Amino acid sequence: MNSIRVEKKFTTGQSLQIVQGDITAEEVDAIVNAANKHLAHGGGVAWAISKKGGPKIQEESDAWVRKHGPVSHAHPAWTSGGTLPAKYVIHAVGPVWINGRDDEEQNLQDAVTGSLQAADELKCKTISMPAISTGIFGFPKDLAATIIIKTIQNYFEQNTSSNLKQARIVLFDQPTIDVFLNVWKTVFE
Ligand code: AR6
Repeated sequence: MNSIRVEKKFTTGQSLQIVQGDITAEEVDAIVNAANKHLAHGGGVAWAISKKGGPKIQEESDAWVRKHGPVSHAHPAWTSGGTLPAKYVIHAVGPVWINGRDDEEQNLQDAVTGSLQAADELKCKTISMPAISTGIFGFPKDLAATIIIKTIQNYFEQNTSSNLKQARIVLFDQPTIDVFLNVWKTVFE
């Protein structure tokens, strides 16, 4: 079962949580997928989402790419949630970590902001997001934790009347949870 580890309530009524568990079980309006630009959901959390949500997710993803081309960092794709509890899957494309050779930090920030904007446009009140880029894409976990937490905080501070009221960062493995909770302390405590 997914459990809340920490929560920050902003004065605007919006809230941010770190949750331990499986994002495919999240009963929220939208979950974020850590996708690649071709939306080929073959591994990691993408595979788990696609498998649990049924074939509709890959079919709708393929249709999106046929219509719009490869997905950019700042403008995620979205599909239905298929048979998942979540209504939508927002397919965010994080950066592949290549050791500072590209604009990876900005690209991760863009992927997070783009996901929150897409959720808002879809009139979602609740969103759950994994640790984008920190698995197969190799982004350092502590740097990703700082960017993901601060980007969500900034989004709420800059969009105080957003449709979106709650963001949950859902983390699967213990090393990632430990890193995010440490970064959380430096940001909020
Ligand atoms: N719930 C929550 N988090 C999960 C789950 C789950 N069920 N399963 C894994 N994670 P990754 P990336 C965590 O590799 O680095 C795919 O092939 C995992 O422990 O899924 O952005 C895509 O199609 C890690 O902390 O995403 C892309 O090609 C985090 O999710 C590529 O991988 C992200 O790991 C994207 O790589």
